Amino acid sequence: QAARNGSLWLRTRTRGSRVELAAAARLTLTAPAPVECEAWDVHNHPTLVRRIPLRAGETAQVEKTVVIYTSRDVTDPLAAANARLDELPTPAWEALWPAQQRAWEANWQACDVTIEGDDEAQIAVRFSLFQLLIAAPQNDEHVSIGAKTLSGYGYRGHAFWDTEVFMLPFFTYTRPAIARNLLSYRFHNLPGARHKAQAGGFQGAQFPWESAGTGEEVTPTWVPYFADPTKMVRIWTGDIEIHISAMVCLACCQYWVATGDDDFMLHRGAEIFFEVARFWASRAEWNKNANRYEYRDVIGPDENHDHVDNNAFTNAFARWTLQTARAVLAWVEQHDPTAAAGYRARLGLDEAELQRWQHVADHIYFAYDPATGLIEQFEGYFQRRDIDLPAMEPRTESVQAILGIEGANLVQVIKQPDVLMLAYLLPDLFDQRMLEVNFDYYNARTDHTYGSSLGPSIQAIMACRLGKTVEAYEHFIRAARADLRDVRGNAGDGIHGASAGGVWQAVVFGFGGLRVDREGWRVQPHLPAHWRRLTFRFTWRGKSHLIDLPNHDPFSSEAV
Ligand code: IFM
Repeated sequence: QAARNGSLWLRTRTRGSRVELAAAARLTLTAPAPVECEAWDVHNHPTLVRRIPLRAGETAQVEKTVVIYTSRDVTDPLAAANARLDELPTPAWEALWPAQQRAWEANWQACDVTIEGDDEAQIAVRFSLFQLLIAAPQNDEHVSIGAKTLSGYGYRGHAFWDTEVFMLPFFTYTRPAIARNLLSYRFHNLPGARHKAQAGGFQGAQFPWESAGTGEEVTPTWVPYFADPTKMVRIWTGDIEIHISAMVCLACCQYWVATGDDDFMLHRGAEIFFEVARFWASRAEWNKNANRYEYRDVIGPDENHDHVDNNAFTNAFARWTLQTARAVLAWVEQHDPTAAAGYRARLGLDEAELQRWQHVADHIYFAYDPATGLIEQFEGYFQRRDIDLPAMEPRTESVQAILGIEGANLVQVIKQPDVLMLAYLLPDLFDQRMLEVNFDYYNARTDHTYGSSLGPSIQAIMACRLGKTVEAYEHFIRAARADLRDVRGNAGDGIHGASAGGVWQAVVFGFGGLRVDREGWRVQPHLPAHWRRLTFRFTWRGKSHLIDLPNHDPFSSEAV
């Protein structure tokens, strides 16, 4: 690192990988009086200081130009960044602005959502899309989007399932090339995921709960307790929150269905599926007394409850992955027999293993009670204490903060949708009655206000699907305000990227009612009464569609 005159360089090596990143920056100032200059070569914070004396009415112009290269692009990133900076005029604004404008016009043309009759919702949705787009890897398939995007240091830039489940659908349906980059990041990180599986005594590939440059697990094991930073808390998610591997598969599938990108599925998605199926088959434990496979000691999406057995979400997605992996292999065999033979040989996939996948899938325990229609979130959940959540109001903290980590584990209150998340992602598992009873049961037990920021958008979509538009709007606006009103007081750590993606999904899949499957797409809107019109764009199999939904009879439904 070095700072001098008007330029500043930063060279850094990312921990745990061999990628070197160099940035060259230049500050240009136009001021009516002499400018005081200082440069501080502070470790990791090279700093340029400029003091500009101004009288009332005088103007100064400040321009900062930054060029970034990594050692993945060139052998000497610092030299490349400096060379590119030197090529740019001083100031560079006029030269760079037209390209910037064109890029944003293309973005809004592909992605914009308009909401008439609700300025707050309109601003929130555009804010969310902007946040997602500025964090997205437009030209790089070796990086993902961290849970806090690039806007803060929260979670140290690590990527979670937030990317595949919450943010990726926006890209899949509006900027599919970016979605491909994000999924390719997982493909390139298969070696890290294989290593994680192996280190845990399993086969195949297990994607890390928190992922960075290499696909190795980077979840911290101990962190300071948020309520009392003098105490340390053991973080178990990296060890046992295992559903993320299935989420990567699901995202590949959604992308494939929406884009028809067979090349991706053939050469990247398929391998992800086979390796993840292998992991699920080896992680399953046979319960000989009950004649079934189980997944014990896991954390499902609801992180208020850890070390649970047979989380319904996890089990259902293990089964889905095993079944879909077989279907993908059959498709590869039909579509490109040479590629199929290559997979069989390279990965050592044989009939015995395929049969084992089928056997495991056919015998995975799924706690559904046909009499009530209820799915038990995990074994023993119904025995946990059922507390009166409304009686805890008013509150300004999560139930977990109030009861403590152990206390929250003992009660039924959940941090975010779990069974309902399953209903959202695998809707075919639920008929209307199941949807209703599970919504009513779990909705009443969810910490909507201070639980996970991932919850409200999904809750909004599920409420829309049940025709509860007023309730859906309450959840939606909570998601919309997550950062704009700093609801949890932690926006300083960075944008809640999953919530931003969830806002788009709540508008498009919830209120807009877009539903897609292999056969095609259809729209069944549920607009809030005060919305006069909703328009959104999405791309299906290479063709862009504009959906325009005027609210013809805004006062006939429930009033907000
Ligand atoms: O991935 C989420 C998780 O579902 C809830 N805790 C925060 C993580 C990062 O946003």
